[in-house]
Amino acid sequence: MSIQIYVNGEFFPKEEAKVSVFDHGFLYGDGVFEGIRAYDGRVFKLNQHIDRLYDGAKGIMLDIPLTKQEMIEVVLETLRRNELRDAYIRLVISRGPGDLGLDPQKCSKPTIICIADKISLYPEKMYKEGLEIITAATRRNPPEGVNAQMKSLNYLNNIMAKIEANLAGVPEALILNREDYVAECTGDNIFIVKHGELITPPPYVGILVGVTRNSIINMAKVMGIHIHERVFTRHDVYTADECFLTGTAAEAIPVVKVDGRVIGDGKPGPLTLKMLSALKNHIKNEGTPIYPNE
Ligand code: PXG
Repeated sequence: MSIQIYVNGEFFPKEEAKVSVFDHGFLYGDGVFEGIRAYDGRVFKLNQHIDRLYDGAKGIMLDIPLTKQEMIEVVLETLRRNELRDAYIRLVISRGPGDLGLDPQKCSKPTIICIADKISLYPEKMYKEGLEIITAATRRNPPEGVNAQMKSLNYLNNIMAKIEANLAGVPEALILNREDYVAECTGDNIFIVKHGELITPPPYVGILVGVTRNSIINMAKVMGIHIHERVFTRHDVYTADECFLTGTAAEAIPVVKVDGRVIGDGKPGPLTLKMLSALKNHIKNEGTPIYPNE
């Protein structure tokens, strides 16, 4: 059976799920989205994802015509329709159809889409051995333009960096901001370890404040590990003892080489492995049940 996709209150088989070519999400990248995961019948940090979606919509003055609770139901119902327990969920809210001018006032009804499907991870080998990444020449959009805290439908900044990674033959690219401070990767936040302490860039550097990042910070606090949200440079990454990335798609993955510099001893470090396994445990014990009575 074809997967069932939610479009504006109805479910359609994948082949029939369509939006207008006049949709401003398509014409202008005018909208917001979320990438969410379900593990073993439960949706991980669903409320945090929904909050971020509504905050982004507020930032671009897009009134979502559903309450947060109704949106949560859309996600859960999409998973149920597709009989999924482990899934990747994509919520997309666009400005909706309008005319060929960019004025959002001409768009009367936002488009709401929810897709739930299986996901393909990085190969297991990369989680065990760690990633090699490069620094992109493309800089992060400055927060005074389109703030990176909004998960907007315009990801060209990240895609430009991803193209650089592709050209270099590596899976990810590190993105700096205009002041040369490390921001994040194309779809992941970054952590480094120095002298047993965790360091991750603060939101004002220009990052998407990741749900996975927040989980790592909170777990570190509970585990008594020192965690700092502070700016650092590429040099600090080169000379870090350990490095890892976090994101809904990637979960948490070690980095062992940056711009040809070996990080630490070139193997995933002890604190990285500790945080990866803590995240796995946390995932098992957290989440909104998809199916009642579970
Ligand atoms: N930074 C950026 C720019 C992101 O897009 C993250 C950090 C991590 O945030 P979360 O909340 O997921 O821990 C993201 C999220 C993809 C894909 O297809 C990317 C993301 C989410 C879903 C899918 O590569 N990025």
